[in-house]
Amino acid sequence: MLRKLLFGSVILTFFGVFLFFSTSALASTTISSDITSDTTWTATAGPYILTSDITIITGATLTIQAGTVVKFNNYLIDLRVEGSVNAQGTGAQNIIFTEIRDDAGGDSNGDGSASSPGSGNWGHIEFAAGSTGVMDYVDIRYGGYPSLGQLTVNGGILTLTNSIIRHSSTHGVRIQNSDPVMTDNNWHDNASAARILSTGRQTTSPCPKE
Ligand SMILES: [Ca+2]
Repeated sequence: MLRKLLFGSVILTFFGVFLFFSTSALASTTISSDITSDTTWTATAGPYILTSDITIITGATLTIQAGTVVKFNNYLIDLRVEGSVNAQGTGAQNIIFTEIRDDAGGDSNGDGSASSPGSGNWGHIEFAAGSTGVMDYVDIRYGGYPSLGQLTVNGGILTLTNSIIRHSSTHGVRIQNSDPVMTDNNWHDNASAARILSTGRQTTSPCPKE
């Protein structure tokens, strides 16, 4: 009897663990339309898969919780910020922006490890005039097509800290008509400059030493 009970417990535990990992792997949220009101993305509902260009409209704030993974479905897709982004990760739980073949947060393209991510496989995140953003402990990687920077600050007000900008097919960050605060970031494997200053910037100190 005892043996049967033990056997039963083992089987139940096995299926419990199997179910947990199955549902974990399958969880994701598809984003295919603009963000028009205040919205929160959570780590548990992610990865968030962007399947078309997405704009956060003026007046709307997108809050992204620590540990959330955001994936762009193909090389043409951009995230445009006209409203606000509040993305505050932690040292242990970065917020990741990456491409669909990156299995961070789960095998979103359903091929196991048959493919691996590469630079230029999504577009860019752009902070347009009138936008605001706080990005702390974010990891932005594998974007850049066909822009001048996988993160573009074009008239927006951005604070970018404690973050990693890497594997862009172009520049890591492009700054235009803007004066973002950027401190304690890590830049590597970007095909062009870590940061490029285009014309029209508003002050003479947009590029602090890091
Ligand atoms: Ca995969």
